[in-house]
Amino acid sequence: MRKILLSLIAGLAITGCKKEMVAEQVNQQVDLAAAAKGAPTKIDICHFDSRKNSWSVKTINLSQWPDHASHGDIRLDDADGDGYVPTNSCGIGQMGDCNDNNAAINPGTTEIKGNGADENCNGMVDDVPAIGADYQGGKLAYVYQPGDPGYIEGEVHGIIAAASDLASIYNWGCYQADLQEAEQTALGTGKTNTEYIVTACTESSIAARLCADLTINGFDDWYLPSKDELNKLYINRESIGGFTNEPYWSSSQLDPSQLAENSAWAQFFESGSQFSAVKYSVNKVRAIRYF
Ligand SMILES: [Ca+2]
Ligand SMILES: [Ca+2]
Ligand SMILES: [Ca+2]
Ligand SMILES: [Ca+2]
Repeated sequence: MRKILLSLIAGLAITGCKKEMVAEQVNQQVDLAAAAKGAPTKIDICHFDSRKNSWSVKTINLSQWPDHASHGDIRLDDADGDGYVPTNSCGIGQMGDCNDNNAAINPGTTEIKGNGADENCNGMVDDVPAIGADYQGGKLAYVYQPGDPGYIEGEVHGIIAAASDLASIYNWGCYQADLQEAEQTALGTGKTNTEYIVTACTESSIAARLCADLTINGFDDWYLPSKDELNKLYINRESIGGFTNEPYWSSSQLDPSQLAENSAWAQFFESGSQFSAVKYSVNKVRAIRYF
């Protein structure tokens, strides 16, 4: 058989036939090889006809698939055998396979959390929406990454920002009072900073207390973000939305060596720089919670 095909190709080349005809013969040879292995030689595809501007089912040789794939056509033969075919305009098959080359990925499987992939094809990596999407009372602001405090392998956790700032500008409170237990700056520490400030500082209408007192969309566990958390809000500010260019308060008092009693960390949302702000100054406030 191989000899026959080779001589066919040679003959075609000698007689000066077009390249496409030679390619067709080579394709047939590939198909025969595939057939020998038990793979289908012909497959159905959902094919887009640009002249008719419409989709229709078409049967092609398997070897022609790469060319069709490059034009946006869709295989209808469930290439990875997981029972699902890709969503297609021909309405064929159990649709929704977002990766038809991987049988472990399909709408019937269970999402694996924390691996950065969308196994169950619902459009959400690890089943959390994109940064800035509505999520658990606010906007998804940040998802913990490997190496972050609070990251747990195989789980998805992170920070949710309130959808908007508090209504006005407020002071941090307790000027000249040393709130040493509110000096944490890491991800996840806005909660403990806030809880400590609320306990240790009895002043009303201060940034931390206003956050702690919030109830938004049924959630009442809101906090003033720590220095690092505030920076994540800054980095994702466009997606989260609703920020101004004014400075925002963090819940992190400065280190004792840096005039702690008088100052706490704040961040300019125009330049992104973090700075020591005197506690009686007034700044914007955006509350966060965790998931
Ligand atoms: Ca499939
Ligand atoms: Ca699949
Ligand atoms: Ca998913
Ligand atoms: Ca996943």
